[in-house]
Amino acid sequence: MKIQDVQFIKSAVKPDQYPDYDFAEIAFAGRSNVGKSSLINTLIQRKDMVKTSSKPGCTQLINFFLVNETLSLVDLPGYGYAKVSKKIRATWQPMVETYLAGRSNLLGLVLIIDIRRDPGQEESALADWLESRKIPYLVVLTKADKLSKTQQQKRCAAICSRLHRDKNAVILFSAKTRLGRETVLDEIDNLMAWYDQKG
Ligand SMILES: Nc1nc2c(ncn2[C@@H]2O[C@H](COP(=O)(O)OP(=O)(O)O)[C@@H](O)[C@H]2O)c(=O)[nH]1
Ligand SMILES: [Mg+2]
Repeated sequence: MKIQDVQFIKSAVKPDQYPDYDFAEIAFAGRSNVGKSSLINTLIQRKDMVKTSSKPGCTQLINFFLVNETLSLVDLPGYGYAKVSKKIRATWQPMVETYLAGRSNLLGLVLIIDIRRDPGQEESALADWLESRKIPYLVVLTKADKLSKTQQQKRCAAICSRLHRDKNAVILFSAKTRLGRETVLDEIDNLMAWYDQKG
């Protein structure tokens, strides 16, 4: 996919605030500070369309972007940051679950994991939940530039085995070097083709 045009549509908390369109939609989820905003910015080639922050845990809104007037991208709030208040933490799960369970144009999800971390309970639970609902998802390992090639392969194998996923089914990514950008866009194209076929 060639990204020609990107518009920020809106931020939402509740379903009645979601944009009322049925463009194919891809949501991005991951732990706070994992590099989710940087990944989306890299995909759409905008420096700061999606706010990136070195202060994790502040985004608690669902942000909608429209690409080429045909594909909707959704930045979900990050989870699992220990320093946010209990109240903020307690709102994350219902907000995201409500979105994932109820969004009829949701095509798939990009699950983002820091290549240096082992997937935790949140990632496994989200992966299981997506599988039970037959929602396709890509696994993207970010910040690959922080490791050598050998370390990348080792970490990739460890993460895949934890998630019971094939090694070819995860994508190494770096917002710094743009490693993996084309692969993620190709996978999104594949999901869109599958969606169109499904009707
Ligand atoms: N080296 C490196 N740093 C990254 C990468 N992606 C994100 N970061 C840094 O990680 C921090 C959090 O990134 P951000 O995109 O705001 O994460 P989010 O909280 O998941 O949206 C920022 O300081 C980014 O510059 C990457 O691929 N490589
Ligand atoms: Mg962010």
